[in-house]
Amino acid sequence: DGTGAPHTGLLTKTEPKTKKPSMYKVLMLNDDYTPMDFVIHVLKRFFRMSSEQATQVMLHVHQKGVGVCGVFTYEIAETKATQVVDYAQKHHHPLQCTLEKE
Ligand code: TYC
Repeated sequence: DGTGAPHTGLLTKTEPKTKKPSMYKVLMLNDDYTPMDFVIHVLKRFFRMSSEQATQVMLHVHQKGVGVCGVFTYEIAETKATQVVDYAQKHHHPLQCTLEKE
């Protein structure tokens, strides 16, 4: 390599080794049974949305079939999705969430 030094087979890396974490969307799915008011309540409770924001997202999901609740690292996204589905089940609603890697 022109340095005259014996090379050890190891590469010297001077850049920072930290990596940005992969991000995951929490998606909410439409269904025919969960009341609109309950979906708005869930978006406010678990995703800290305002009433106006929650209403917009709920209507988007109702009309398009799916919508984004937020984008998080994997562990946070998985926890939010599980909390929403468990909370909906407790209230006998079939509301579902899934994750999508960005
Ligand atoms: N489609 C439901 C209704 O008409 C409302 C709804 C919206 C359900 C969004 C789920 O993720 C959802 N009551």
